[in-house]
Amino acid sequence: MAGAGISTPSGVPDFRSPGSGLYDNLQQYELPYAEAVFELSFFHQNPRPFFSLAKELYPGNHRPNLSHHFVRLLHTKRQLLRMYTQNIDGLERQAGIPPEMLVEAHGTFATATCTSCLREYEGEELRPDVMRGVIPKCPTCKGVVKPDIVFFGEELPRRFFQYLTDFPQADLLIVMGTSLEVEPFAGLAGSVRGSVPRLLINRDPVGSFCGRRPRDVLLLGDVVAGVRTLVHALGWTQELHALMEAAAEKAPTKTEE
Ligand code: CNA
Repeated sequence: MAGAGISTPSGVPDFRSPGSGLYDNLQQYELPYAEAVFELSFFHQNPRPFFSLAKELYPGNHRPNLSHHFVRLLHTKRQLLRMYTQNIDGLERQAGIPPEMLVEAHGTFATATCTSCLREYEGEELRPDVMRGVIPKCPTCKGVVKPDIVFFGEELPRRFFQYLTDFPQADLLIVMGTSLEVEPFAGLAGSVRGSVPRLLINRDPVGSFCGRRPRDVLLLGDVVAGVRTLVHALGWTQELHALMEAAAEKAPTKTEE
């Protein structure tokens, strides 16, 4: 399970880190309160703040870091059952984790839907407008086209409910870079069997890790440092670096560590 904290080392701000988090930096958008940026009623009134934020988070502006590549390595080694992410920056896909191994619980910028006639679009079709600061409009009905990001009160994607079969099967749960404050996602951490070890790699203890199950392990501090320690203990350091180098060769700029 992952959250915004795995992408801060790639330069994507999270929501809640004091000072650098997006919620502390929303003054420029003149919102009545920070969460309004992800509320449908506010979006229908004024979609501009959401699209300013979208410009920052849009896939393609950032590169995956060691944490994303680690999950890709787990998949390559057939150790990954599924990755549940709250992130909407697309860095998991960019790291080469196949979409069928992912549950993007809070949606994705990869696709978009017209809020008026419900016509569907590819996220890439919206990119030029989003990057120029223009609100994307449906060519057919002129309605505002909204990326398929889950707003407060909206239903989670159907794939999210795959957790009902995934979590009871897991024999290890790794949780990285999340405040575990957003439900129902946060509750998933409690859905593995009681005997299953859970590893939290995060700056601070969060959610159900504060009440600690006997087999919980907390690796507190920077997520990249924590993943590096784990990878070293597994003896996978060279393999991970080889994978990252191969990814960097494909990408136009160097992969961030
Ligand atoms: P959050 O509530 O902002 O929490 C982030 C957590 O990660 C906090 O506990 C931080 O202390 C921790 N953290 C941040 N950076 C690091 C680091 N370098 N090393 C270790 N720990 C770190 O974010 P959540 O994901 O928990 O909240 C859920 C929201 C955030 C979802 O709805 C997302 O869509 C949304 N979000 C996503 C992105 C993204 O896609 N990258 C960015 C910002 C917000």
